[in-house]
Amino acid sequence: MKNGNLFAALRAAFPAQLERIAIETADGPGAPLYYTWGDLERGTAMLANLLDSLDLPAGARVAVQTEKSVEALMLYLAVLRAGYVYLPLNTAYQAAEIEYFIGNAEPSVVVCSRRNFGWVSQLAFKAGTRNVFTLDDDRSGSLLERAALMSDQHTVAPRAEGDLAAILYTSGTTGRSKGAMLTHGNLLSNARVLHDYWGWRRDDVLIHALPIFHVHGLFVASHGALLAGARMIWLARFDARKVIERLPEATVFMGVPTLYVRMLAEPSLTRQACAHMRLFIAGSAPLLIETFNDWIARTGHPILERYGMSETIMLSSNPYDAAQGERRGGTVGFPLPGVGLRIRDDKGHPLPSGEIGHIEVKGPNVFKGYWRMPEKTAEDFTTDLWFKTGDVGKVGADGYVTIVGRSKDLIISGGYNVYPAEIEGYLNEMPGVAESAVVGVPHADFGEAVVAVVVAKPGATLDAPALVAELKSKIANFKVPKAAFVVADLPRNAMGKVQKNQLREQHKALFAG
Ligand code: MCA
Ligand code: AMP
Repeated sequence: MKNGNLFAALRAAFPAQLERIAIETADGPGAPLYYTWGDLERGTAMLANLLDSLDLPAGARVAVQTEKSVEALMLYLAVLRAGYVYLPLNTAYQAAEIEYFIGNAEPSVVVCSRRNFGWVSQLAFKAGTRNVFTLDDDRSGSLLERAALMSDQHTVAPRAEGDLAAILYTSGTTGRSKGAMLTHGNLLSNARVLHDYWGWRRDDVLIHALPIFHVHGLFVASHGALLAGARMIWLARFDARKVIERLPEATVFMGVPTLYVRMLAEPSLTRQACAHMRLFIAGSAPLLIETFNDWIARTGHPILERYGMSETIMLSSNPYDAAQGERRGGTVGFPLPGVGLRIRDDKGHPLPSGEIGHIEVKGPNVFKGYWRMPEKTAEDFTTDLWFKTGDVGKVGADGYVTIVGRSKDLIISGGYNVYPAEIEGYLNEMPGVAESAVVGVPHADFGEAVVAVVVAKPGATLDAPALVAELKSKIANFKVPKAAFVVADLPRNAMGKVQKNQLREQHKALFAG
């Protein structure tokens, strides 16, 4: 029987000449470093052998919070190869956040950077993890030291399509993160659809400038290049000038809207700089129509906007091929082949084309459920097993999908998700705070910015900057409010519900630029 392991499919797409360059680093220690396809083959084999030597239970989770490096990508591939479950963690997460993920996922292996080893290993050992390794972006750390002793031959572990490949934590409306369980089949079917839909080619060169702890950078970008046997120019950190410098050698670029906004601010972004480019792709947050239009005016390229989620990977995309239609700014294109997408009203009744309602989806890309949360999983699927995205939108008569909002209380800032309930939870626990409301307001760079509005307990005095400083010491920096206000009361409706719309309206000009 055919091995359903995603790694087997990626490995099968490596070019026959393993001595060809697969990845070239553009920044970071020692750059430029050149990794061949043979290096990826041997490196992932050694890391997979190391994992195999640990005698891990079936389905063991490997949690990873490290800086972006090619070795970190190889670790991801090795986890697939050995048949374990990969759990990537944002490098911005602090102790309280990591403690929750480790406690919830109970990983058998944790890999962290050396500077965090002290506190991370303490949390991991407390949660019963027996193996904690370090990995830094300069190819140092105990993980590579141990892997260096392993054989570079490894047989890919047999896995079925429905076996778990990764868990991606995505925040919940109640403030607690849920682990979306993605299978080998989810990831591979989506990668194959995107490969065909976006016309990936072996002679493509992808500029990879996104973090590798979320769907966009880890799956959509990396799988795209790997499955095409295409070369990557690898940036550990996004830098608009550096990306523009490399465009003449590249053919594909992927980014969240903030990356495009920042590149547009550079005079070096010209039609000539983009002449060799085949495709610019955007997603993870709404791309403003102004950005779409400005990009065409400056470069001649219409950005291809697509839409997805951690739970579903990619759902819809504007066409690549002009024969299928134009790339229409302000829309997220058509449902991908094999993906069902429908619009329902509040009661679950179907809506005709053009009417706005809840977006529900179905397909081989849709996840298996939330890790150890069967009730939450059941709540998010309809009785006929369509997944409720929490996004609100419409499908036009011509089939284009437009997202107009979200029914979930979510802020997307620079492509990162922030759940107001989580931040409100931290604020409400602070001494002197009676209640709080966290909202997203327009931000010229990040799309949306987090703003907190806080009410003091009777007799207490609150200092807004001090509240922000306190949050900064506790939670990932991108979640920290860019502004905070202390007020006498929160606006409420007749039912007593906080009117967040009013707060958004009141503060909408703060960062609009
Ligand atoms: C950094 N800062 C931010 C953000 N990033 N604030 C709000 N939102 C952000 N996204 C703040 C930091 O807290 C810090 O503030 C200051 O900016 C500088 O931090 P630094 O790390 O140097 O920032 P940067 O390197 O300029 O990062 C900006 C960035 C980054 C490149 C836009 O946020 C980024 O890579 N975003 C991409 C996220 C992504 O890949 N999302 C895909 C999710 P201070 O100095 O005050 O501490 S996957 C997904 O959503 C779905 C499935 C999909 O459809 O793809
Ligand atoms: P995540 O939790 O990181 O998986 O974020 C998924 C959410 O990002 C989706 O439910 C949408 O709300 C949003 N999203 C992703 N792509 C787009 C897009 N192109 N336009 C608007 N929103 C998007």
